[in-house]
Amino acid sequence: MDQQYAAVLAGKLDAEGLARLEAIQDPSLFAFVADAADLCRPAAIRVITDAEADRDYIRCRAVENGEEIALVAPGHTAHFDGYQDQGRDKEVTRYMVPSDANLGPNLNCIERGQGLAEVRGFLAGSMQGRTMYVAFFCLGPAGSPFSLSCVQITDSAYVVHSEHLLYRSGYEQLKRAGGGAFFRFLHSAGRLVGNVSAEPDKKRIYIDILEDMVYSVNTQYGGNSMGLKKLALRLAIRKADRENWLAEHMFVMGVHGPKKRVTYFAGAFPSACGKTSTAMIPGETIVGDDIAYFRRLGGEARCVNVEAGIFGIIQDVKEKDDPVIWKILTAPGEVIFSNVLIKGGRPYWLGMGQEVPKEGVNFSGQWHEGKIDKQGVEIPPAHKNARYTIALKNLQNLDPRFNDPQGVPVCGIIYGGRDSDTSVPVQQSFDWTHGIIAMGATLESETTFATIGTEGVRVFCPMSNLDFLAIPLGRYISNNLNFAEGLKEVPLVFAVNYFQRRKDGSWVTGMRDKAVWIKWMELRVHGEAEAIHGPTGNLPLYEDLKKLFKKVLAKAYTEEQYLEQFTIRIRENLAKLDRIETIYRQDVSDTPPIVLETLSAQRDRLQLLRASKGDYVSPLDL
Ligand code: SPV
Ligand code: MN
Repeated sequence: MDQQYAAVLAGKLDAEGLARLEAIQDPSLFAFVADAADLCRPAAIRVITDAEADRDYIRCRAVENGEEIALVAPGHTAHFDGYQDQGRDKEVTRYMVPSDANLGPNLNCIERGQGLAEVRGFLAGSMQGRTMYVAFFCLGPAGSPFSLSCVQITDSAYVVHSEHLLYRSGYEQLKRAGGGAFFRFLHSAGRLVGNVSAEPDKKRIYIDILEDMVYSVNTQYGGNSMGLKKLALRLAIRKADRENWLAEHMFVMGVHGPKKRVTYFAGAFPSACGKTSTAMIPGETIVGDDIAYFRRLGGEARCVNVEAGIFGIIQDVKEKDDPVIWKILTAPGEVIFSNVLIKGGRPYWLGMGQEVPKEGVNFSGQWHEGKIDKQGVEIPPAHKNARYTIALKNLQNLDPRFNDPQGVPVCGIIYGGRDSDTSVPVQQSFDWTHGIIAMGATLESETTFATIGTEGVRVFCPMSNLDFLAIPLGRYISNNLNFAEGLKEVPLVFAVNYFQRRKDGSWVTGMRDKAVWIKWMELRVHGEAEAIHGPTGNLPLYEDLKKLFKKVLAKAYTEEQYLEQFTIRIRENLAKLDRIETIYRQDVSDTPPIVLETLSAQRDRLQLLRASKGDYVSPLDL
C-alpha cells in the first residue's frame, strides 16, 4: 500500500485489517478507505470479509451499540430510525453534476463542487469515537455477466447487518478479480441522540455520477443509508445506459404453468402497490421482489435479482394473506424489524390482523395510545413504512434458479399501479413498443389518505422507476424500447390493476385474484389463451378466467363480475391520456416522438369506440 494511504490508516487498522485490504490489490480501494478515514476520523476501522465470523461480529455489534434491540424470538431484532427519518428523502437526494451536464428537469441535481463541499462538510469528523466498517458486496449472482462489485463504508453496524441479509457478499470476488471497477458508498449516521441521527436538517444523500460513488449522512433509514439498495440502482441505471442493458425497479418470479412448466415474469409496481405480494403469490416461486438487471444474452432477454433478501413493508402483513412471510416473521430466524411497536420483546405492526398493545416503544420513543407529536398529530403505534429485513434463502418458495449466473429468461413484463377507476385488472399490450409506452411510461399511482372517501392523488410513476432515474426520462424510455432489438423472443408486456373501486369505495377485485391474472398471463406467453382486442390492450375471455378462478382459487367467477371488472372506461382512459400527454409534452424535455405517437393512436382507438358505443363499453361488445 502506498505510504500516503498507510499513514492515514495507521493506528486505526490492525495488521489483520491491513492484510485484508491489501489482499485486494487495488490502489483505488486503498484511496477510498483512506479518504473516508481522513474525512470522517473514526477511532478504528474494521474490514469485513465474507466469513461467517465477520457476520457474527456485525450482528453482535449492532446489538451492543444499541442500533438494534434483541427481541424474544431467537434471531429477531428491532431497529428504530429517527422520527423524521422514516422513508426515502427525495428532497435531499441529489445528483452532483458538473455545471455543463444536464440530466433533464425531472431529476434533483446540485452543482458538483457545491454538493461535494456540502456533503463532505457534514461528513467531516462524523465518525469520531466510532468504528468505521468497510464491507464488500456483489449485486447479482457472483461470477456472472450481471455481477457488480460494491464497497460500503459506514459507521452503522445496522446498515452492514441489513446488507448481509439483503445482498450477496463480495469480498472474495473482488479479491479474485484483483479489484477493478466497483460502486462506492460512504455513509455516516452523523451525530446521535440516543441511537438515532440527531440532525435531520443536515441529512444529505448525494450521488457523484462522475465517480460512481454515493455519500449519505445524518440518516439511518435503510433506503437512504444502505448504498446497495436504491442508491446503487441509480448508479446502475447510468452504467446500464452506457453499456446497453437495463436496471429496473422490478420483482422477478417463476410462474408455474401446465405440465410443470415455469415461465419467468418481471414486474414494476410503485411502492406499496402489491409488488412483494405478487412475487410471493402462493404456488409460484420468487426470484426477487425489488430490483432486477436485464441483459440480452445469446439473443435472449435474461434477468437477475440484484439482491438476496427482502426489505419489505410490514404493514398489512397478515397470516391469512401472506402465509409465507408471516411464518418467517413469527418463527425463530434472522429478522430485523424496523419502526414497528415493541412491547414485552415482541414486534407489532399496523394491519397485522391482531390487537396491537396500547403502549410500548416505537419510532417516537416510549409510546402510548393518544400520544401526539410536536405538530399535534397523533402518533400511530407503528410507522406505515415500518419494514422487515430477511434473507431470501430462508423462503420455502425461493426459485431454484435464483443464483443462476446467466439469470432467468424473461417471458413477460408486468406494470401495475394503484388505480381506482381507469384500467382493467389485467390486459396485454399489442406489442413491446405499445407495452413500454402505454403501460410502462404512463404508469400512475394514487396516494392513499386515511380519510375514507377522499380521492387519491395520482402521481406520475413511469416504470415505477422515476424516483431512481439517473438519466433523462426520454432517454430511459428509449433504452427500454431498444432493449427488444435483436431478441429472438420479445417478452410480452402486461398491465395489472389490483385497486379498482366502486363508487361506494369497495374493491372490485379480491386480494387473491392476482393469482388468477398471473396464470392467464402465463397461458398467453405460450399461446394457450385467446384474447379480445380492446382499445387499450388485449383482454382475457370470460370462459378462460372462469376456469382459472375455479382451478387456482376454487372460486366461482360470474359473468357479472367479469363485466364489472373488464368494462372499458373510455372517459377515464381519455382523462389519463390527457394527464400523461401533458407531462410528456410540457415537463419532459426529451420525449421520444414515438411516445406521443403511441399515445395518440391509443386516443384515436378510444374515441372511435366511444363514437359507436359510448363511454363504458362491455368487453363482449368489442
Ligand atoms: C421502495 O420504497 O420502493 C423500497 C424501499 O423498496 S426503499 O429501500 O426505501 O427504496
Ligand atoms: Mn422498491
